[in-house]
Amino acid sequence: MKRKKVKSIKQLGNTGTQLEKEVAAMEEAMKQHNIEENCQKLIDGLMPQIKDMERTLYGTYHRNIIEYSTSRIKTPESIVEKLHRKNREVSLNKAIETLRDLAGIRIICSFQDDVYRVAGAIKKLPGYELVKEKNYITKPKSSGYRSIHLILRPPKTTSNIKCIEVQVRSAAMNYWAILEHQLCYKNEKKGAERIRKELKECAIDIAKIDKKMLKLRKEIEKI
Ligand code: 0O2
Repeated sequence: MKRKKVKSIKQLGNTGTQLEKEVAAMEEAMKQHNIEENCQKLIDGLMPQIKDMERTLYGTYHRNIIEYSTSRIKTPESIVEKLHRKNREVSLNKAIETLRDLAGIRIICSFQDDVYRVAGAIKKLPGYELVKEKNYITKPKSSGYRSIHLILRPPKTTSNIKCIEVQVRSAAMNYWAILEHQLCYKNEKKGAERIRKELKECAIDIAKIDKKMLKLRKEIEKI
């Protein structure tokens, strides 16, 4: 999706809300400190290993364990929003110090058990240190969100960005997350409460379907 252009501090002048100014300042600071380039380097360092893993897993299981992987660099808007949400000072230094998902990779797997297979393999990647693991499958977020988040520290980094987040989820979990992200996530509109509740019910239904598909695959494998 194309990102809305952020007005610079100069363009905003005396106009613009406090939030717009914070986003513009964040964008400028990110440019000055090469944040995008440094995040991209972390992504480029890890992506080939994920591609290798994809090939190895295919060789072992004779089917696609990983459907595909994507990457993103956190936008200034998203950084400012997260710092506010966490009640932290809105500055690049604070973002670098406290947000560990400035660089992110998302891996989409076919089945639920594949998510654990891939997460397990990611944790064993040579040189990468596992800083934190969050299992939102066994403990879904209150929204209904399910995924595994792994925060990794790459080998011998001299970059100002020390960590990269890898999200691993099934295609079904991803289907829900994409639609929920569009419809409701971070949307504080009035009346959204009922919709949020229904989206959570959808997440539960989708998790049931994910389980059913896994059961079917296992039955087919026995034939
Ligand atoms: P962007 O930049 O727009 O892609 P943390 O506080 O960092 O330790 P967590 O859960 O990793 O814990 O952080 P956070 O900020 O709650 O969520 C990080 C990312 O997880 C989000 O990135 C989403 O990709 C995904 N995510 C988390 N919760 C939800 C949810 O309820 N719904 C959906 N659809 N996705 C979720 P952003 O914020 O989208 O960042």
